[in-house]
Amino acid sequence: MDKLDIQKIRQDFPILNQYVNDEPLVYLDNAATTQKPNQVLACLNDYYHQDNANVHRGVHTLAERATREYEAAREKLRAFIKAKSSKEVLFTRGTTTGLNWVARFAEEVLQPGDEVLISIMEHHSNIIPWQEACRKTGAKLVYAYLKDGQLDMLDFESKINDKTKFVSLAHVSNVLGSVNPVKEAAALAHQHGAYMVVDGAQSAPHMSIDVQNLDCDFYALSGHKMLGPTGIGVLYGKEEILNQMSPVEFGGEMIDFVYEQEASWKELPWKFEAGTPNIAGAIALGAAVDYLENLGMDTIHAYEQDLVRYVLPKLQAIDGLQIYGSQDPSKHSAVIAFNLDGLHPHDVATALDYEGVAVRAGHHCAQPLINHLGISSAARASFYIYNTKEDCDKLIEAIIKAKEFFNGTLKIR
Ligand code: 7TS
Repeated sequence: MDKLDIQKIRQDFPILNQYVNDEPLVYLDNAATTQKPNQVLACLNDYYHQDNANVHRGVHTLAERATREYEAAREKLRAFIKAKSSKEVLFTRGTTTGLNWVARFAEEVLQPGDEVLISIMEHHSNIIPWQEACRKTGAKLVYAYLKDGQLDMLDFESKINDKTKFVSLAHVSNVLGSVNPVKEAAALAHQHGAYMVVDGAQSAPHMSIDVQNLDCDFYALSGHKMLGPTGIGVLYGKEEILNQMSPVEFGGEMIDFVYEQEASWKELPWKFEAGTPNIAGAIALGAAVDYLENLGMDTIHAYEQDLVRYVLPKLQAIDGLQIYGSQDPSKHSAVIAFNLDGLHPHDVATALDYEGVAVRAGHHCAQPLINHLGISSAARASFYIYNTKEDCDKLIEAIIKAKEFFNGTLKIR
């Protein structure tokens, strides 16, 4: 598909077709989680209606069917991120779990005095696991800062050195909407013998991903931010590294032989998947990938950039509205955090909800960034494939109304 047929897409998302506070819902909280199309919901339903069984253990027909579908989903995810082998695709609960697993591996690698380099724009999921790994090993957590609302690559380069053992960056910031040059960062990391970790929570849903081209060592994503169910995600890792890593969880499913005092592990990827996995979630995430690929990731990306080019200047034109991240639409993803002079973002978000517009307000799980920006919180509108220019207009209209209301120039209806 060259261009998205948004009205047709919207028909796949019945949840969008509702009124909130007597206004048609405008859902702009996609960075938190996306809505699910009928195809994904039907997949969950069909699985539980027809195929439900545990995987990798039964020989009966349902168990074989469930196993086949679960492994077929892994293959879809492999193709989606262009990994070399499906052994490199580990099912997790989401990005947070993936990053925790990598940080657990880091605990085995890091020595006192080593460094882990991240950026100030990271989500807590890409900060706290590293804080813990550093605390336990005596390594140091080092931050790269910003320039013009984006990662300052000079600062980043100046902070990477032979003590750096891990570099971990968000591919796309969930607050600034900036796209980090993770391929360039991976090359620098490797020059210094460090592992490159990419937090793909906000990139996998919105652009085509090629982990081999990025040459990252790890890449984590969350299914629920890309039309899939909650509780399922993927951690990609290069096969040779995953082979060196110890499993993080132990129990059924991940073992080969178990003796009274010791056990041996299954081969990749199952070595990492202890216990009954989220079978339905994985299969439904496969259906989400089918849905996205049918639209085309490049087409999705182009469409979202079109929305940004449309809405960003309109937001910039609102007197007293401050936008975080780059002010240049070509450098801004469809995640736009903002504040209105003198108003608390929670009040702004509540006023927008009154108009049917759903945005998030708060620290967006990025408190170090929020502190660095010198604010206590922000409102955030984040867009996806089913959002329209009319949604953008409604957002602008609702912000102006909120401003007038709180400034006392507009009376309650
Ligand atoms: N990394 C980034 C960049 C994120 O935006 C998020 C979630 C995560 C990691 C964690 O993902 P999870 O699926 O494991 O929770 N971000 C948001 C958000 O911006 N609003 O709610 C969740």
